[in-house]
Amino acid sequence: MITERDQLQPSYTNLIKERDQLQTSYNSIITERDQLQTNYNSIITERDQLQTSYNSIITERDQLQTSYNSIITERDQLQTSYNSIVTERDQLQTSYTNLIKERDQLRTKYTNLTTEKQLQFKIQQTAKEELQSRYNTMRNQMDLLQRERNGLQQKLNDIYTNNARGWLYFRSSFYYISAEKKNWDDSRQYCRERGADLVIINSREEQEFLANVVGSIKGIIAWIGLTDRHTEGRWKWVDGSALITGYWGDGEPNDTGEEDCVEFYPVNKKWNDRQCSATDQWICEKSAA
Ligand SMILES: [Ca+2]
Ligand SMILES: [Ca+2]
Ligand SMILES: [Ca+2]
Repeated sequence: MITERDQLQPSYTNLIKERDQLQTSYNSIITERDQLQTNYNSIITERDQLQTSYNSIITERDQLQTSYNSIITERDQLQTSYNSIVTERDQLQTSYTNLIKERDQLRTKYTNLTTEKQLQFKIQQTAKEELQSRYNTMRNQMDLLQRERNGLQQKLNDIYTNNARGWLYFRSSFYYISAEKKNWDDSRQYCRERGADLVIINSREEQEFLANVVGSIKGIIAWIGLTDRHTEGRWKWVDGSALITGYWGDGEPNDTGEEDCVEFYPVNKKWNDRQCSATDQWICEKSAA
């Protein structure tokens, strides 16, 4: 019997060993399981956190997507607005360019009109000044003519008046030929009382005029305003001037018996010296001016 037990003892010991080993293995496995359990739990926790994180990220992504979509829409609207504004700006630019052109044309027209207007104004001004000048000249001429006419009218009136009183007009002088006879001094006195004096013959024309007039009245012998009674042979007119040209008859003046006064002789229509106390008709002269 013992034998069997002895035989069985190693087996038992082996079994015990084996059991201990199993027990150790078991314990180790338990420990490992526990660790695994712990690891598992930890992983689960981690996974849950990750899930939460994932969910949160998904939500965030969806929100971002929405935001993105909204921004895209907004961008498209802005693009449309921008295009529309660019079109509008181009139209405005065209309008502006046209307006500038129109303004420049208007400015050119205005400048041309202004120049034309100034030119017309100048022409009108010149024409006006010319007309004014011509008017003034004509006015002056008219005034002159009017004065001349008045002067002539006055002269004509004088001529009529003097003619009516027996005075003849010739070259700005009136002449009176008397019908009576007086000596030289009384003859001169007669003239002076009428604003005249005995005639002074100071041109060939005057000599010829008087020759014609005196020659037309038959038998007339008339005193003229010439004498040498102050200095013999030095002939002086009644205004004190010296005789320059005389129209003497042949052989005259001859001073036959103190002949110091001069008469107009009708036969030869020349002059003769005669005694101043003799009586003759006479010729007065006064200025018509
Ligand atoms: Ca005279
Ligand atoms: Ca004499
Ligand atoms: Ca004589």
